[in-house]
Amino acid sequence: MGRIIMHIDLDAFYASVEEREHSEYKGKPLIVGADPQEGRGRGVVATANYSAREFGVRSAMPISRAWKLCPQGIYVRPNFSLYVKTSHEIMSIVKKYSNKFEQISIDEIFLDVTDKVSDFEAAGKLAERIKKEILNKEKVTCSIGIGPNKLIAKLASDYKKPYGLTIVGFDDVKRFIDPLPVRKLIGIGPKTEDVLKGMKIETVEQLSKVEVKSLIDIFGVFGYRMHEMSLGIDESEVTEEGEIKSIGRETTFEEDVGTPEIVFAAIDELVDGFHEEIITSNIQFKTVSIKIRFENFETHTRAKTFEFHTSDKEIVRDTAKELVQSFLNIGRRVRLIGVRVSGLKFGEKQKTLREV
Ligand code: DCP
Ligand code: MG
Repeated sequence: MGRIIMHIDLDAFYASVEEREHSEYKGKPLIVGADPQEGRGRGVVATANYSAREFGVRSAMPISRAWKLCPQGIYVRPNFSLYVKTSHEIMSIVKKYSNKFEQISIDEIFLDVTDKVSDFEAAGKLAERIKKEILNKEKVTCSIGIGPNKLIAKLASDYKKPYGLTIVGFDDVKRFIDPLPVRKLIGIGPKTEDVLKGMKIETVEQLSKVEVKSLIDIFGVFGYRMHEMSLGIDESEVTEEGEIKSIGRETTFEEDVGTPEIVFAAIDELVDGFHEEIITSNIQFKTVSIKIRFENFETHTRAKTFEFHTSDKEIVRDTAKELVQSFLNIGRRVRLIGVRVSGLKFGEKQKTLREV
């Protein structure tokens, strides 16, 4: 007997929460991210609502570029604690519908509803109910995909957004997946996409016709996974266990940095960015690690493990600075800095994390 998997993804999540809190933003292009400073701002877009996306604004784009594309937009700084709180509330609504769930980021969750519904049609009805309940209670919309496995469910939730519902039954998998661009498959980023383009492979159907052996020759074990995905195969279970091993952030400076104070300030900002999630999600860590990349792309990591678990913010900050210190005395410019905690212990509450 096959499975019925649901993937729920909130629409323009940070922006939707801001719209809910500020009715005056409704209907206008809204960009959540760094301060644009009339186009001189550094930093990036976290997300944009669908109206701003019509101007070409996208997540991770430099905020200065967003400003050029959409100077009339409303620009707001992110309010992480509000998003984490909203996410927790929404996720606890969703988790009522199946005890087999797997939350994969602040705004995405899988539910295995195989034992809860009789068929895909009934799963669709359940999805409509979940969409409405989230909208009524939390005033934000989500899109839902339903499929026989996690891969198809995730692709389906992305298929029609916002407030979409896409159901892909066992017999529809090939028809659904074949025309999609290979880039949609998990793990295929811009580099792999380029290599495949060089091989004249742009759609999933084209990928599915390549011999698995040639994919393995080029991409190693991931080649085998690519082959499976191209056929819509994904046996992985919906399970929370062992999912998240570390939490952290990293940032690439717009211009390489030679002053330790700027690197330290960046560490403070990175830690602020994820520590809130550690507290709200009741997580403790044992290890703090840093990653540093110099202007010539040489990259180093250093870690320190404690005897005890903690969730203390000062410990993350101080340890990260201590670990970075020895790299800053040698007068080289820094391109990227990252901070991460691992050796995690989860408390009673569920996790709401986003790995960036
Ligand atoms: N996010 C971020 N930086 C990114 C991508 C995302 O800070 N590069 C944050 C902001 C998003 C949230 O994570 O609101 C969820 O990410 P999604 O990729 O699901 O994007 P959205 O929910 O904003 O939009 P969509 O409607 O496409 O899901
Ligand atoms: Mg989303």
